[in-house]
This record gives sequence, structure tokens and C-alpha cells, in this order.
Amino acid sequence: MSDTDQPMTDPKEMSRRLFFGCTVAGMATTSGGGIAAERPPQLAKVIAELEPYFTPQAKFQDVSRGNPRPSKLPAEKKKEVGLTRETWKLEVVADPEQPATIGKPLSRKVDAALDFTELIKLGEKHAVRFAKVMTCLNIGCPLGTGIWEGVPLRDVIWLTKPKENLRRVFYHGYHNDIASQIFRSSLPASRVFEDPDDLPPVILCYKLNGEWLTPERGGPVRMVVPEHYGFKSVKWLTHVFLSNQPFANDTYANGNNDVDSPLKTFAATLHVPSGNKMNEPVPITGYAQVGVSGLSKVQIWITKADKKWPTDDPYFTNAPWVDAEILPAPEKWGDADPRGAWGFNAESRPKVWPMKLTKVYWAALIPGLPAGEYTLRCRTIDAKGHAQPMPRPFRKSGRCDIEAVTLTIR
Ligand SMILES: Nc1nc2c(c(=O)[nH]1)N[C@H]1C(S)=C(S)[C@@H](COP(=O)(O)O)O[C@H]1N2
Ligand SMILES: [Mo]
Repeated sequence: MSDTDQPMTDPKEMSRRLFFGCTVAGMATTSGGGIAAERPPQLAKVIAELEPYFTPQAKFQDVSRGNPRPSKLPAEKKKEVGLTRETWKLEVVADPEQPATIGKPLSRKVDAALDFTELIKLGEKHAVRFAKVMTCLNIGCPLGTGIWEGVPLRDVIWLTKPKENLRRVFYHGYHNDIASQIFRSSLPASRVFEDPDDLPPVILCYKLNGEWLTPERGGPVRMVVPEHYGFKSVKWLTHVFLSNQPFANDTYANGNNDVDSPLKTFAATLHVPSGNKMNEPVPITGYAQVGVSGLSKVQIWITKADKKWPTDDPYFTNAPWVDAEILPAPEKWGDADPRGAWGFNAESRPKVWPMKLTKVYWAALIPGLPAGEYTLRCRTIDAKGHAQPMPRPFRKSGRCDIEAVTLTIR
């Protein structure tokens, strides 16, 4: 038996679950358009209040370092150091320490660094757009969701005519020319050349939501690595090194982070009302990040706050979880039009939903409860049927706890 369909012993829990079963899970089976009318009004209301799906560029949160942060440099200085579209240049050269053998370094020394016009020219043929939630391995809450657009990194690497001894690609951005401020990341060469599991390619990104990438988001050009946490998506990109070193030396490795850990699947709440009255249903909304393991269910579980749980079940695998409704792909996307992007058709509809690397919204109507303090928890079941964040709850592999919030009923 999987941990998602444990029997329940408490009859009160049982009737509660049945209630959920017909209001929440039952509705999910009818989802796919036009179902808003069928939802209870209090649930429809909080769903209507959810933020637009895609985040406007200016509303992304910023956790990047730098003193000063390169996005804050005065316009003249940005121009001088190559942080404008007119002056940007990218060097793609052999790693001086463990050089790959390449035929044609794109180096400043021989006036061959790639400029923005050349990048856009490559984009005319090769540009890729995909939806992705940008999120920091050290923080639970995503920084924003957008449509990222750029040229596959491999198309630029091919210009250097690599021949042999290429095992890893290192890269960093502008760092005020102070070595201690370098923010560096890396990828296996094979991840750059191939896209496993239907993932989009690693890109040199210059647009977000159809607009030029702003200085705050890492413009003129940043790396965007689809399946990874934000630290692989280096901003204000200036240098790519082709290396024969076989392992990572990312800046984030120095912070005890697991630098090979891809995006996790987990759920969290958004709207949990206060001022709830007893015996009145409570409408809840939330989001789930859809990591590389996909998403099949969002589940919630409510218990009395003082209820003890067996210590040998720290991830509540035996709790009577019930399914929330995963909301269908929105009709209106907010700040971006995903038409024709990776995984979307020409009518801006996703080919599969939930879509990996993005988020979904979810909702549930909790039936009326007696007065008291409750703990509301949510978790996800990935596309393979595994409850997440199990089996990897390690914080340094990406925050993805089973969220617990307090719900007070008076
Ligand atoms: N050059 C540079 N790039 C960087 C960083 C940085 O400090 N410097 N921070 C990284 C980290 S840790 C994260 S989580 C993302 C955040 O992306 P955002 O600022 O666009 O939200 O940027 C990454 N790229
Ligand atoms: Mo981060």
C-alpha cells in the first residue's frame, strides 16, 4: 500500500474525508474549463483573488549579491563595464587551469568576444522560450515565475570549435572586478549539449516575459538553467570557461549547498483566512512548485493543534491526507503570453498540466469545524506517486518542507 491511501480508523476523520472527497477531489475530476460556476462561492472568491500566474519582471524578488549590486551601478559605469546591450560582451574561452582544447576562443584578446547583436542574430534562428519558476535553494518561497527567452548555450559553445577534454562548463558574471565578489556556477558539458527528460536547453537569456531582461534580473544577459535552483542561473554574465575539470566549484558549494540538486516538488498555502467561525467552511488557496519529479496531487490535512503524532512518522506518511483541487491552467496568464513557448501550443494552452519547472495554484474548502486551534498541513504527491518532500527533506538540497500553518476557529 502506498502512503497515500492509508486506512482511517477515526470515524470523525472518516466523515471529514468523505466530505472532502466529494467537494474537493470530486470537483477536480470536472476541471478543465468552465468549472468556476460549480465551485462554492466562498472558494470561487479566493481563487479569483490569486495573483496573475506570471510575475511582472519588476516584481521578482532579488537575492543576488554584489557590493554594489551590479544592477545598481550608475548608467555610465554600466556602459563602461559592458552591462548595457550596446557594450555587453561574452568571452567563451578554455579554462586556464584545466583547458579544454578548442579551435576558436571567443576572447577579447583577439577581438572575438560575442556581442549582443551577434547573440540576437543567433536568436533569430535558435531562440527558445520556456516557463520556469526562479527559486533560491536557500529560501522556500519562489522569487517569481516567467517566460525566459534566449539562445541555447551550446550554440555559442559550438562557435569555439571544441575538440577534446571538455568535461565541465564554468561561468561567472560581472563582479565589480573584485575576486571575492565572483559568483560562479558550472554544469557538466553533457547537460549543455543534451536536454534530458524533455527539458528545455540551458540558455543565454536576454528576455523575460517578452521584454529585455532588466538590470535587476541580470541583464543584458544571464544564464538560465531550466531544472536547477537560481544559483546556477548566473546574472550579468561575462565569462564562460570550457574546462577539463570533472567536478563542480560553484560559489554555492562554499555554503554547504548540494549543487547537483534539481528543483523539488512541494506545496505551500497562500490564502488561509483568519476570523473563521465554527461550522462554517474555510476556503484555502496555495501554490505548488512542480520540480523535476512532476506533480500529480496536492494534499492537505487538518488536525487539532495539540494532537500528538507518532515520532516514528516525522513526515506524516500515515496521516489522513485528502486531495485539494489543482487548478487548471489559467485562461489569462498575466504578464506574459506563453504562446508557442516550450510545452505550449499556438493558443497559449499547455500541452500537459501540471507542467514541470513551473507552479500550479490549488484550492480546497475545509468543511465547518468545531471551535479550536488547528494545524493545517499541505504536501504534494509527485508524478511517480511519491509523497514530497520525501524522500529528500535536506534543507541544503532545496527548501521543500511540509508546510504547517495555524488555523483558528471561534
Ligand atoms: N552574478 C550573480 N548571479 C546570481 C546571483 C549573484 O549573487 N550574482 N545570485 C544567484 C542566486 S543564489 C539566485 S537564487 C538567483 C536569483 O535570481 P533573481 O534575482 O532573478 O530572482 O540569481 C542567481 N544569480
Ligand atoms: Mo539563491
